[in-house]
Order: sequence, then structure tokens, then C-alpha cells
Amino acid sequence: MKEIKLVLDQLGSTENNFGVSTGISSWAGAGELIKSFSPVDGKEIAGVTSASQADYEKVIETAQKAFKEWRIVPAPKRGEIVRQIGEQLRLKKEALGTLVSYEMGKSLQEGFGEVQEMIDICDFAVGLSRQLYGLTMHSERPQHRMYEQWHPLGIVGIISAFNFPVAVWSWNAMLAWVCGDVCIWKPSEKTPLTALACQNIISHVLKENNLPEGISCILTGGKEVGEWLSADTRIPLISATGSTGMGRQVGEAVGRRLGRSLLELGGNNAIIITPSADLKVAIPGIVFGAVGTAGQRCTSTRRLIVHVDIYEEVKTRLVKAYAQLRIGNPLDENNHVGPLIDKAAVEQYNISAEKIIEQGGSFLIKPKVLDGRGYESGCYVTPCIAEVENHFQIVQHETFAPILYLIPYETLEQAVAIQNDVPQGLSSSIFTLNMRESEYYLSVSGSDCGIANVNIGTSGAEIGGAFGGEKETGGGRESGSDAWRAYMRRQTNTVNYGNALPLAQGIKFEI
Ligand code: UN1
Repeated sequence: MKEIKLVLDQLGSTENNFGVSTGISSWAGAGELIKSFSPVDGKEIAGVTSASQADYEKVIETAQKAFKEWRIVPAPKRGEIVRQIGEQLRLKKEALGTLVSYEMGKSLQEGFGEVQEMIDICDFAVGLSRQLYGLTMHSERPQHRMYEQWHPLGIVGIISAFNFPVAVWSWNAMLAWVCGDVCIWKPSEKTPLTALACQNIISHVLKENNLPEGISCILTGGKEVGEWLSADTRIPLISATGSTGMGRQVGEAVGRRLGRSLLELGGNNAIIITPSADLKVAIPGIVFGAVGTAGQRCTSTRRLIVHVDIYEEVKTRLVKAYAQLRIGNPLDENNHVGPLIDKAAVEQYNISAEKIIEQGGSFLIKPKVLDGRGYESGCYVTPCIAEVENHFQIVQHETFAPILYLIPYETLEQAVAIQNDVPQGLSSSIFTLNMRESEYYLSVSGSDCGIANVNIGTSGAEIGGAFGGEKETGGGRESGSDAWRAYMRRQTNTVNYGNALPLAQGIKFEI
């Protein structure tokens, strides 16, 4: 595709030698070739070599060396580097957003949105670089000062997923960098090109500032690279985004060596629609949540829990809204829904559809794999809606596809119980104009998720808030609020500036 060639050129890469041409020595691959195919048209975009074990060792050494330099750069100066990265991303927003859309398959609008999210986290991190605050405490001992400070951890390993191939990495990397850490990124093997495009941008900024390129390292490859990172005691923190299965493996491996992990795993996000809901606002919120990114966000709306009194009306309105969805090439801005990431994802969509019927559900809008002109990649599917019961095994499971489950309820307590009765706990929302209902929902007896919204959908979180969820979602928090603390180690310091040695707890010890 000619335009994509242009985009790759703008991102500083040649089509067949992506990344290597700009001399990223901290990314080198002597391993197997990973081919990146676009789900948009099924074409091969480029090949990227995987890291071998020798490459891995080299990258770790490069990162360790870089850390020694980077950690003594004052935090606000590190913020200045992140500011420059944000500037570069502003300049490259169109090219990078287009590549995200082409390699991953999300709509162009969402591709641009993803790059905007990267810019937003850069801005956030720049401000944060002057706000890595510790507390001071009053010591019980005279002429003693007690305070805490936050130091960088060292190497942060970032394992990211295909669905947000660049933004989720940037939430981690930008914070880690202002905190003084260096990063090693293992991008999804389904989206290596967008990752290398980012690496190009970062290495350029580092070079311009005479900083070691090992501050930002990348290791393309499969599962084995994730395993090397997780088991490596030289990496104090692994931040991993992806399926619960993957997170469990990473969490166990990191836990075994008593390292830290920050996990952002699957969701099974629900929206509750109460009788007072403003459906004009709710319906687009539901539809965007369920079909945006073809249902492949961890925050996608999977379950819709609707009060019985308005159940039929909501159904009618949803059928009408779904009829207007245009499915097709995501680079065409007229389309709402692009393809799934690959044929394996289409297979999962089909399997889930069968299970829905087997387990007693029925379809309000039927699933269908699209074929014919424009759908040659075989990755385009129809967003579907099924009426189900919450306890069905398939409903309890996160299927990464545009399948929306409808479940009726009678009392709000019951709706909240249904919502919370899944293993995952990422995002949730309620549509209501009743203050008692919304406050109950946000109270301790309400939603058990990391994200709980009122009158907006489950997806599309802003970077200012801490992002993550409970239960099988993994408990990690990334991006805004005080999520930065996960990337630093806290040190408590007590300083005696007197000429005696009083002990704490009034203990007497004389020699
Ligand atoms: C993800 O799907 O892994 O809330 C992240 C959202 C985005 C981030 C999703 N801002 O949809």
C-alpha cells in the first residue's frame, strides 16, 4: 500500500528494514523473523526479527549502563526530555496514528486518539517530574529529622498488548522515565511495527540530547522474551498488559523471585441502565463501548444490565443503532468498525457465538464473519448482541470481540450484584439521573471495579486518573493520579543532628 510506505518513511523507516536503518543498537534481532500482517487488507507490511538470548543479554547490559547515567539526571530535566518526546509525537501524530490503524485495525479516529493519549501522558509526566513528593514526619526523638524520598527502581520491563500497541506502553514509559528508570519494552508480536516507530522517535530525542539510547530499549519477539524478562532479577518491575492467562504467568514468575509486577489484565465490563437513564446519552455510550476498537479494548462494554421496565425500549433502540454501523476499512473515516486483529480472533468470536447458543442464550443481532469485497483479510465481523444469563460460563469469560450481552434486572441491588458477579473488575458504569442510585453505585456497597463511571461508558478513560482494576484484572494502576509510585522505591530516612543517641520506643541502651 503506497500510503503506508509513505507513513513508514515519515516515521524514519524503510519498508523491509523497519527500525534497523536508524541505528537502534539497543534493539537488535538475531532471532526468528516476525511478519506483521495488516488485518485491514491481509497484506504483509514488514518483517521484524525477534531478539535472541544473546540480544537479550546485550539489551540488559545497555539498559543497566544507561540507568547509572539517567538516575542522576535531575527529575525536572528528565521531564524536559519527555516534553521533547511529546513534541515529536505531536509532529508525528498523523503518521503514527495511521500506522496504528493499519497494523492493528482500529479506526483512524481511534488511531489518532491513541497517539493523543501518548501526548497527554507526556504532558502529565512533565508536570509530575516536579512533583515526585515524599512526606516528612515528626520524629519522636529530639534533634532528629525523619522524611521519605522516592528513588528510581532501575530497569522497568514493559509487556504490552496489540489492542493499544503504543499508548499503554507510553503510560508506563513516560512515568518510568521521569521517575529515573530505564525501560525495556516487549511489544505484542502482532504489532511490532508501531513499537519500532515509537522506538525511532525516542532514540532520536535521546541522541539529540546526548543521552544513552539504553534509556529506551525494545525487544521484539514472542512469549519467550516475556518469560526472560519475568524471571530476570535484574528487572525490579514488570508492567504487563494483556490477558488474565498471560498476567498469571508473569505474576507467578515475578512473584517467585519476589520482584514487583504491575498487572493490567482482562475486563468484563458492565453498564447498568436504570429507568431514569437518559437514553439519548446512554445509547451512543453503549454502542461505542461495545463496538469501538471492534470490542478489543480491555475496557470494552461486554454486559448491559437493563431494568425490566425499559428493557424492550433499550432493545429496540440498540437494534436501530447497530443497523447504522458501517463495518469496513478503518482507514476510511466513514467506517465505525474495523477488523479483528487476526483470524485466530475471528475463530474465538465464532467459538463464543456457538457457546452462547449452547449455554442457553439467543441472539438479538446475529454474529457473522464478513466476506467479499473489502473484507478479503477475513478479519471483519458483525458486532452482535445476545440475550443471556450472567452465570453462563461464556458470559463470565472475556471474549475480545464485539459481542454485547443483555441481562435484565429488577432492583438496583440485584443489578450491582450481577455486575460484580464475574472474576474480573476493571471498568463499570451506570446511567441514571437519580442521585440516590448513582451514589449507591459509587459507594462501598456498589461497583467493585477499579473504574466506576456515571453517565459515561466503560471505555475511553482519560490519562489523568489511575487506570486499572481489581480481582482477575490484576490490581495494578497505571497512568494518572499517584500511579507513579509503582515505578519508584520509597526510602525512609532518619537523621540525627544532635549529640546524643536517644533510641525509639524509649529503649535504654548504655555502654
Ligand atoms: C486497554 O484497553 O488496554 O479506557 C486500555 C480506554 C483507554 C485505554 C484502554 N483509554 O479505553
